[in-house]
Amino acid sequence: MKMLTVSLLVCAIMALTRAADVPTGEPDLNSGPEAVPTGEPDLNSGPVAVPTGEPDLNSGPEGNSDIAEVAPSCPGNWTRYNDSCFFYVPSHMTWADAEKHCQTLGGNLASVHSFDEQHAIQSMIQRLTLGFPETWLGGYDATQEGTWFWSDGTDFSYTFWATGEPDDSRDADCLLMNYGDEEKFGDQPCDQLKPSACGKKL
Ligand SMILES: [Ca+2]
Ligand SMILES: [Ca+2]
Repeated sequence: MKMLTVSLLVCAIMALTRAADVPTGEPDLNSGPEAVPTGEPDLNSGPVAVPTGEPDLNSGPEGNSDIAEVAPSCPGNWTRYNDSCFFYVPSHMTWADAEKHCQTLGGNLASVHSFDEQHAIQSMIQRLTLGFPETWLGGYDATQEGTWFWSDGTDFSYTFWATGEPDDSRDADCLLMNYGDEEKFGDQPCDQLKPSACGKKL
């Protein structure tokens, strides 16, 4: 009986073990991986959805074209840089007359806040004159020697002074660009007659 009991026990254990194995956790595992591949198609369907989103984006710009028409732009003959417009005035005037003239055009003498902006104005002048004539900008230190302001009230933080400038030579209180061999900034007496560059915001 003992043997039979043991045999039965062994059989029972084996059966249980098989049953445990068979629950074919493997098939479940496989079904898992199967689910993953099906997840990929979902991922693909995602990208598919994105392309369909592009047409929407394209339709957006079409809609924006209406906004673009409304958006402000520089007047003809003015040169745009970012949100500023610049205009070269070849007539030779004092700094004060040049500033007043710019005001009649709805702006001020130009202010400069970066090298790129300086370069944009310089390139405009070069395009129109085929050279680098000294040109009034809106910088001045007439109210207090050595304290520079832009006539349009913006912050005077960027400077592009030529070597040795500003030197206040002969009470130089106004700012010229394209000054000297370096074609940078220099201070000069405000009553000198020079071309000028006007600027205004969009
Ligand atoms: Ca000065
Ligand atoms: Ca000077």
